[in-house]
Amino acid sequence: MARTRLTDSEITAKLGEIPGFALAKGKLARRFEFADFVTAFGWMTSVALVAEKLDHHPEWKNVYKTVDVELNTHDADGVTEMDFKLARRMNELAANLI
Ligand code: H2B
Repeated sequence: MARTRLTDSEITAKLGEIPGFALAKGKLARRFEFADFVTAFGWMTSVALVAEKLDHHPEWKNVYKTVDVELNTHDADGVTEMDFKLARRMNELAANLI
């Protein structure tokens, strides 16, 4: 199941699928740094559309051109395949921006 909680060793084994992300405090975490605020916010907008489609939403904080992301699944109280899916999409959408 996509929203079944993964173990720490399962998460560690899959981190290679999402370069830049690490397991921190039980969440998938990555800092994205863009050229400027508009690029950062544009990326967040494109991610927001994906998140809504997946019905899976990030925790994130934007300061100027930096976005700190933390992904987990509230319903499962842990990291699931849905978090990996959103992380992969985030990396894809950032790839031509950073
Ligand atoms: N996003 C995240 N990150 N975790 C969830 O458990 C979650 C979500 N649940 N988005 C969804 C919405 C849930 O509230 C709806 C009802 O499916």
